[in-house]
Amino acid sequence: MTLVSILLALLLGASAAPHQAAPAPTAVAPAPPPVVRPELVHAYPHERTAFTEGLLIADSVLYESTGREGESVIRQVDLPTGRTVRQAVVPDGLFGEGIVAWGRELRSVTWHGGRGFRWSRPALKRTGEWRYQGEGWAMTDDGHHIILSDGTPRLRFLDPETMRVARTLDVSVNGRPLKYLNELEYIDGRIWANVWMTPYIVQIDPATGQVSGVIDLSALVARAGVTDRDSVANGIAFDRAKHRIFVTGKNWPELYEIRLPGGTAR
Ligand SMILES: [Ca+2]
Repeated sequence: MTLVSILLALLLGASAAPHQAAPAPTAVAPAPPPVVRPELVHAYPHERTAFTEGLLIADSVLYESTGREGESVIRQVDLPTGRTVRQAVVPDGLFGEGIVAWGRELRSVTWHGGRGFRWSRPALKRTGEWRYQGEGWAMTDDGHHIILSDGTPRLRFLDPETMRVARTLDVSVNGRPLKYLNELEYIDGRIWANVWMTPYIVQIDPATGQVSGVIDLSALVARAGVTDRDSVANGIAFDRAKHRIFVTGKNWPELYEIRLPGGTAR
């Protein structure tokens, strides 16, 4: 099998429950998205106990959220050393998921129960709470809306003022729904999402929902030495000021700055 066919088998295998019949093929099969392997620019230390659920850079400050009941925190991280500068605990023993920066706040989601929280930054004082339907997996923003994933192929675009759903986007690869969309990052007009239980990040066209490219992180997963299928690249951050892209994962010992071939983000 070629790399592309292996990838598509994985992605499409992840997109339908085993007992479901495969959707009827479309009349004209779309071309498979290109698959690229990123270059490693630099490796930084990463706290190995961190069950990473979200990563972002806001005003040149790196933030990370982590999961698991009773262990979930939102923290500011010193990039060169990987050390925690300050951290806040997700309340009530909830399972923390992703974070997004909006204005002078961070906002966070939790896996079950529909409870989201507001935090000041950089102080990380809890300032409020918000609600949403269903699960919360990760967030990012496109400058207009906050984008929320929940493990399904459907991304929600939230009005940042009200946190209500303004529109939805159904994500597909080769014309078929792609679920397990996980950590998000908006980079140069594309929504990047890692796909749970795979070493892949997909690049999504925010207008159509189609996957326009796939980033294969297999080499970084191997370097990180993680073997659990759940130890996925659940941290993706874009430093807009310096045009740098960072990835790390659940219990990875390192955080990587990467660059796509040709130096472009797309
Ligand atoms: Ca992110």
